This record gives sequence, structure tokens and C-alpha cells, in this order.
Amino acid sequence: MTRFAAIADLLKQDRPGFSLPQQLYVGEDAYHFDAEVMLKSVWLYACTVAHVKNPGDFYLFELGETSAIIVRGRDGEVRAFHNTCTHRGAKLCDARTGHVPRIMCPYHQWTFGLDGKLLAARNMPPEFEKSAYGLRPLALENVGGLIFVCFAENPPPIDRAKADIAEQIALYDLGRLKVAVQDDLIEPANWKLVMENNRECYHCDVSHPELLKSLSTYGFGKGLPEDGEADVVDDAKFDAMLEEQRQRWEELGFYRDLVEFPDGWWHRVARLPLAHGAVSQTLDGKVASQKLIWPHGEEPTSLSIWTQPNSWHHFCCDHVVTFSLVPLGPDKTLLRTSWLVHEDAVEGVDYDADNLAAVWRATNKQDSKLASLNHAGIRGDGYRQGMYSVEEKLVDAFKTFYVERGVAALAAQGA
Ligand code: 3BY
Ligand code: FES
Ligand code: FE
Repeated sequence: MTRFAAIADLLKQDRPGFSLPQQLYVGEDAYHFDAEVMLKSVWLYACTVAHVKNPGDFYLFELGETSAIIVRGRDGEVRAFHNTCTHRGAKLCDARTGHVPRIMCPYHQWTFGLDGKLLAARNMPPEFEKSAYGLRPLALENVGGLIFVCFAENPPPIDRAKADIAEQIALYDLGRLKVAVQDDLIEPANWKLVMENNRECYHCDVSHPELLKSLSTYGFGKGLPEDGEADVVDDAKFDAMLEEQRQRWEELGFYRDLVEFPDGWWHRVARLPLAHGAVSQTLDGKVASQKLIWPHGEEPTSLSIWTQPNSWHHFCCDHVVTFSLVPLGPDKTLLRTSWLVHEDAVEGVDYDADNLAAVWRATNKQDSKLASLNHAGIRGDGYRQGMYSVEEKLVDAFKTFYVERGVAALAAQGA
């Protein structure tokens, strides 16, 4: 009987097209399973290259009790290491981000290079081999500037996702951007409910007035709102408009077909028209930063990427907004949102930080409330697995990914 035998039973109760059994959302064991087993078996989105822009910049990515240091080396490479000293195990970095010339343990000052090599350890016996005590590396992939890490010894393949994502975001050149604003929002809901909420716009009309000024809900089962019209237009009209847009994108050389969670993979990549003629995801639809990051001028479309199981990203012509999520407890989730602008953009001159963040700051708050209500309702005796609408097929895709990877991770553990 493994520690998570009860979880295995719950995973078996999954029904295609329906939400999960209660205890997978609210149970203490499910949280431990997610943080210690399931999420450690897959690639997780941590940050962008702009979060560790210069050699010596580091960024912590933490899941449960495990902490990773993501650090840029002198050679420009971004690497990840366990945030645990190879002497007696002290946590090396406590600060969430920072800049260091090398990594020095606060306990007995063992000192490591930015490439993880042990450089100095005082008074060790003669047989001690420094080369055997470098920091323990973690799998890291730089996907066109988006940094993914995996806590597994044998990470799943990532090549298809790299090909689909890296090529499409190359034009936005994340290496030239800087993090202008970063918000940490702790949501009182299970992380899977925060993710499910992100994967549908069934709730958008009523809850997201700010977001709907620019976001097209097409791709979530609805048409594109047009100026002065109601939010939903018929599919044929939308498809014709999309076709016209696509021809223009193709001529500019940046159109690729929608990539929608290809079999066995975990990413969705979509260029979508913005609504109401907006050129950025802002309150007034205008650019938030005057220094564009996109080579073709103001652009009424955005490129969006959603990855299982913990991220989504929107690329506009003037800024990028990127979201990384980790569970902190059964009913506690950290959503970190970062807004990136051109590295030369000057705050107060080229952009106003509050204006840049306004749409998604409001949207995150609204979604947090919805996810917490979702969690609260599921906790009660009245909850039964509920049927997803046709506008929630991407919720089902997330949930199915969770169940399949959960089952596989349990099987691998038993082996
Ligand atoms: O745009 C997003 O990332 C998600 C998808 C639909 C609703 N939403 C806010
Ligand atoms: Fe790090 Fe001793 S635990 S130097
Ligand atoms: Fe929402």
C-alpha cells in the first residue's frame, strides 16, 4: 500500500467531460500528492530570461519543500540548482531574487561558482574532493526565453514544445526585455481550480469588464466582439474576419496554425485578434509602453501561450505578461504575474507601471474571488462532479492532463 493509494482511487473516479472528485480539489493528501509527486514529474514554467538578465542574477522557484535557484552564469547560460548546500544542507539563498558574484552558503561559507562548481571549502580533510561537491543541478530548458524547470531525474520530452513556442515568440526577443512590474497574488483556492478558471472564458462576460476591452474570447468557444456590438458574433462572420487577418499575418511572415495541446503534449500557442481594435491588453486599448517590442509597429493581435500545468502568457506589441503558478497548500495558490517591457523603456516616460498592469491586476483579483468561491463550494457535502460546457474544453484538457500525468507519476513511483 503506497502512501498515495487513496489518491490512485480518486484518480480512477475521473469522468471525461466532468470536474474532479471533491477530495482531489480540497484534500490535504491531494495537495501533498500534487506538490511531491505529480508536479515533480512534469515541466513547470518558472520565469523568463529577463528575470535573470545579467550574470549573477538569481531567481528562486519553490515547490513544496523544494527550492530551486535559477541563475545566469558568466558564460550567459541560465542554469538551475537545488537550493541546498552540499556541505550539511543549509538553504543557500533565502532572498527571492538578487544578484551575487558567486553563491556563498550562509552557514560555513562554502562557496560555489555561478556554474555550480564548489570553489572554496575551508579545513576539509585531505581525501575531500571538491569536484564531487558541486551544487546538484536540476533540469532546465530555455524555451525561446521562457524558463521551464523539472524536478524529475528523467524529465519528459520537451522538444516539440520548444519547436512550437520558441519559433513563434522569437520576434518578441525576451532577452531584450526587462521586468517592469511583478505581482504576487496568494489565492485562497486549490491550484487546480485557479488553472481551470484560466482555461475558460465561460465566466468572462460577467466578471471581466477590463479584460474584455481587448481580449477576444474566440478560441474559448465564442466569437470576436466588435465595436459597439454585443460580445458574441456568429462563427461564420468571425471566421471570415480571422481568415482576412491571417492573410496579413502570413504576408508579414508570422502566421502559424493554432497549436492546441498536440497529443501527449502540454502547450497551446495561438495568435488571436484583439477585440475592439485594441493594440494592447490595456484599459484604453492603446499601447502601455511607447517602446514597442515587436518589429512591425502597432499590432491589433496578440500571441498567447498556455502550458500545462502551471502557466499562461500574452505577447502584445508593446509588452508581455506572463503568469506562473505554484500550490502553497490545499487551498492556497501563489500566482506570480510579471509584466515585461522593452529594456530601454523608462518608467514615467515611456510607460506608467499601474497602467501597464491594470487589466490583468483587475482580472487576477476577479479570478481569485471566483476560484475561492469554487473551492468553498466544492468543500461542502453538496458537491458532485460537474459537467463542463462546450466553452470549457480547455478545462477538460487541463484536467485530463492532470489525471493522466498523476496516474503515470504514481505508476512510476510504484515501480
Ligand atoms: O486569457 C487567458 O489567459 C484566460 C483564457 C480565457 C480567460 N482568461 C482570462
Ligand atoms: Fe553550507 Fe555548511 S551547510 S557551508
Ligand atoms: Fe477569468
